[in-house]
Amino acid sequence: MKKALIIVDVQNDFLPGGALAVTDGDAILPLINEIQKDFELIVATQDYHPPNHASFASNHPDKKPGDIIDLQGIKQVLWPVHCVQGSGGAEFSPELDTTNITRVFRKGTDPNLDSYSGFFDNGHRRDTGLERYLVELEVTDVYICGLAADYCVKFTALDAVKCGFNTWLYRGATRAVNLKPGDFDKSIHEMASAGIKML
Ligand code: VGL
Ligand code: ZN
Repeated sequence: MKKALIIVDVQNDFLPGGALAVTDGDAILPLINEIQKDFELIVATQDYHPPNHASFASNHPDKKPGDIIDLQGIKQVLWPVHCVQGSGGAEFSPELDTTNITRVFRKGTDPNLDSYSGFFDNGHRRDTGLERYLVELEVTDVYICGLAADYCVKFTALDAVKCGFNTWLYRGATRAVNLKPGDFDKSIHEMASAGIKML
């Protein structure tokens, strides 16, 4: 057994004051720093969009955040402009301990595709290299925390299971966007049904 911690998208834009702030998102920061002590291998994902990214509502005439469009045959929720490459909003929170993160996997860099999962884009067309990295290091068990529970955390965890990893979620170290009330509980249920174990 070899385990790794995956810290998902703990970036300024997903924290209070950010462009796509997750309510109470900052509450998980001390916990994530604490959890890191139990891991020898820690990686992080970073949502990292070009300014012309198709997930931004402002890049579509007459659309607003929360609207849903069809993007290359995939249902796409439209978001406010967030995590733009090189912007402060795309940076990790200054309160996150990043000293032991061995590698960062960027996603959402293709202007015409979104990528919630840290492993694959939403169309499962391209991968970020995360699976290969973990397999090469003989990781068998992955532990997931970060933002947001109903999007990037959920899809990263579901892909981890599909890749064959024993997958665990720190449910106290994640928070949801909750576009609809109840999205957090729904996501936890979906992950548990897929075999993800809750901590
Ligand atoms: C995320 C919406 C758009 C996330 C990223 O990190 O959960 N959510 N981009
Ligand atoms: Zn995004």
